[in-house]
Formats: sequence, C-alpha cells, structure tokens
Amino acid sequence: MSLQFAIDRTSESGGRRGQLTLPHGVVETPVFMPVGTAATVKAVPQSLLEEIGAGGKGAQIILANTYHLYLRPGHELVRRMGGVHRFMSWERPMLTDSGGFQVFSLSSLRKVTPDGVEFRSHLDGSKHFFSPEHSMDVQIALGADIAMVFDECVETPATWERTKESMSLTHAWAQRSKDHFEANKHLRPWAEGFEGKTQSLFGIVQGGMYADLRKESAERLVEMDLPGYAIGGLAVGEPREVTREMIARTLEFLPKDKPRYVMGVGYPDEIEEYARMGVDMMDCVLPTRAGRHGLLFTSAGRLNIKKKEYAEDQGPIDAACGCMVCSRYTRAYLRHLFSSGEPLGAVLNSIHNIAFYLDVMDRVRGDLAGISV
Ligand code: PRF
Ligand code: ZN
Repeated sequence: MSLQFAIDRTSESGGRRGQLTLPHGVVETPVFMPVGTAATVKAVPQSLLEEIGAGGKGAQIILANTYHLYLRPGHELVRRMGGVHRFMSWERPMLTDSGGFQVFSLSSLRKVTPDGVEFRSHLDGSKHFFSPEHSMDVQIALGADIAMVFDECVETPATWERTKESMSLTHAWAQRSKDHFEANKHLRPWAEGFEGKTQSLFGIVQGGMYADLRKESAERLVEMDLPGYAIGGLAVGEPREVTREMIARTLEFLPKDKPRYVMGVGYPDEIEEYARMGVDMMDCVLPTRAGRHGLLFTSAGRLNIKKKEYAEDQGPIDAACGCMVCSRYTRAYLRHLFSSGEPLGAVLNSIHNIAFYLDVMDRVRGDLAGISV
C-alpha cells in the first residue's frame, strides 16, 4: 500500500486524530507541514527540522514546490540526484504542490488555455508551458510521497460565472492529472527498499467563495476516487469567516475515511481551529516568512522583535515555549541580530516559529486523542 489512513478518534466538532502511512514514514494527524519551496525550509537545516517542536519529534512531513524546482535546478537534475528526498537529505515524508498556484501567483504574462498555462519565469523571464501532464512528469521526477493535481486557483474576488468556468477547467485538469500520473508513477526515482509502494495523487477542490460550487467541485473530485483531497482557493484575501465557512461547506462533501488537506493556511489560531473542524493536513509559509521579517508567534500573541522595547529584554521569546531558541537566547540578543541584519536572526526566528506551529498541532493531537464520540 502506498498510502493508508487510519482514524483513531473523532471529536464532537469533527476533529480527527489519525495516522497517515506513506512510503517514507508515518505522519500523525492532524499535521502542520512546513514549506520547503526550493527543497529547503528557508533558513532551517534538515537536522534541526527533525528535532524542533512537538516534544522533539520535529516536522513529520514537509512540502516542496514543483514550479520552483522545475525552473531551478530542474526536475531532471533532481531525478538524477535520486529524487527530492535524497537530493535534500530528508528521508521523512514529503508532498509537492503541482505548480498551478505558484504559476498564478509568481509568474508573469500567463496565458491559460484548455491545454495548460504558458508563463514567463519570475527568475529570468524565460517562457515555459505547464499542462497537467507536464506537472505530473515533474512531480514524478521529484518523487515526493504525495503529488497534487494541476489546478487553477481563481483570483478573488471573482464572479460566480468566472469561478464556475475556472472550476470546470480544474476538474478537466484533475482527470488528466490522474490519468497521466497513473500511467507514469512507476518512473519515480526511488524503488529499492520501497517494494509495492509508490507516490499518491491528491485532488484539489476549488469553487472560490461559492458554497454551491464548493459542493459541486467536491462531488466531482470524489467521483475520481483519489486517495486524498485538498481544499484549494482559500486564504487568498477573503475574510477569515469566509475561509472557515468554505472549509466547513467543503468538508461536508469529502469522504470521512480519506485525508483532507487545506492548502496555504494560516495563523496559529486558524490552523488549530481548522484541525478541530476535521482538517487533517495544512501547510503555510507564515512561520518561516514571518520569522525572516522578525515577526514571532507566541502563546501571548504576536511579537515584533524589531521593537525598541526588547533592546534590553532578558526574557525568551515565549516563556511557555520549550524550543532550542527560547531555552537559550534572550529577546535582547534576537533583536540585536535582527537589527544588524545578521543571518542567524532569520535562522533562530524561523526555528522558533516552526517549533511553535508544530507544538500547536501536537497539543491539538493530544486533545483529540483524549476525546471520543
Ligand atoms: N492550489 C494549489 N496550491 C495552493 C493553493 C491552491 O488553491 C493555495 C490556496 N491557498 C495555496 N497553495 N495547487
Ligand atoms: Zn521558542
């Protein structure tokens, strides 16, 4: 089996405590996945990712991006290096996003046709074309445990008609993604020691901010009988209540026995809330991106380490945090590193923020394990 999902307990609010078994290991859910866009969780070495947060268990699964690795260093190079796990020396589970969302958010001069998307690289302006088939070829070369279908994330706000049209394109692309993935997944870069195991492909529900389209999209994707489903197209600028409502309206139509993943969310209180609603997987650049900008998450809220008031503060970022940064360094020192533009500032801030996110999920898992209905 390439993917198994077992749910131990479900809470009254729908939260699930489970285990997702993948070729590279077991993931305790609900899980937060740090983002490793270019085969690196920015500023954090792999050895630390394996240790920080969640009582020393570290990150269980990380994400990488098809769009970035295709452009640089190139997916064929990564394949020759043994796949993305071997290339970056991360032997735990991984997931790759399909490139759809990144093409729409990063590249320029996009031309969308039923066949795919033509775009210019954000790196050097060179012209490229992504189709569902090409996205699958790239993701198979990278070899993450979970690949994602190629989708279009509609801009917001968008009319119902525009959203429906984009959603229909996403459904056609999902079917093409599945067909091409199934026919080619045997070409993944790892085989030895993984007998009988290969990559799995997840679907992505779209439908913008329209509950009827969310239902239609979920139902259409469920017909494709994929091993897991993501909820895409959210956290793109809409109010938080709308995000929550769309997640709830989508979860209703997704199978209870398969993993459910909300892409690209959110603040710590949001990931906790969504996990308690029954979301099993989430990813977000926030802990690392905010960390590089000096924004730290704590049990007492957000803290901006740039502020003058921390110049001589002998306390840790968060006295309630057990991470290696909080147990060793003062706010005064971290403020000094940040104000001096020292690279270690970004490293330590990112480590604390990731540990904080992983701790949030570890606490939610503990709560869910204790509740049963
Ligand atoms: N689609 C894909 N990746 C994504 C999204 C999406 O809609 C989002 C939206 N929050 C984040 N990452 N493929
Ligand atoms: Zn900490």
